[in-house]
Amino acid sequence: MKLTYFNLRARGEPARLILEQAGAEYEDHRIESPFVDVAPWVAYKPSTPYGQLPVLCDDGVEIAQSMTIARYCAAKYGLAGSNALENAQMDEVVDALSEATEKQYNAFLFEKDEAKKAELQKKFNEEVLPNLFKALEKRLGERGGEYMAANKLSWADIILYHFAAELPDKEVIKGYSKLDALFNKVANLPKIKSWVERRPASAV
Ligand SMILES: N[C@@H](CCC(=O)N[C@@H](CS)C(=O)NCC(=O)O)C(=O)O
Repeated sequence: MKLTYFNLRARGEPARLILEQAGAEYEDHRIESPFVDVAPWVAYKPSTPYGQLPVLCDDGVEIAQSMTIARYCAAKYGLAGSNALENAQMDEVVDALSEATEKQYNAFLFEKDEAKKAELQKKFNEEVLPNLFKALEKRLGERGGEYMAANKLSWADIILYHFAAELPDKEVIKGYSKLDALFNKVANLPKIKSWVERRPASAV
């Protein structure tokens, strides 16, 4: 199995975290970040299914789209649900986190107009993030209080961990006791902890 992404965490890290937690054997293939040198990516881009990364190659078959890759790795390595309902509960959490992630990237990374950027960041910090964490804290309580779905560790918990770990303000989750406990539980899983300590450094 080969996971190709930039030498960044961003949209490649969810699959890496899942593969690490699963103890899977995979190649962590990294292309130089376009922020550092765009040439390697310009050469590679046309060979990808959608002109974007990440791409996972398993048994000669390429799969694109970060959350599809993450879901596939979870299903393959026992971090998905055991029935349609459990999978839907995991997908719901992941979709809610993905929606907020897009808003975070727009506000903190992509927007070039300074006034618009400030407005988007304010909205993210004051509305998007508190509303999401409030909803997820409630969901977590409704679902047994320990894991986001199915009363077991799943890829939804790992995506939550990744989202919270990459927030501009890492303190916010501390205001949500159940989410914070789950965040720390994932952070302290030996395989996750070990990966986070030894993974290549990158800005995002
Ligand atoms: N919906 C896609 C978005 C992928 C995406 O935007 N990838 C970015 C890096 S995070 C990319 O490949 N950018 C380079 C480009 O579009 O040329 C996913 O989740 O995988």
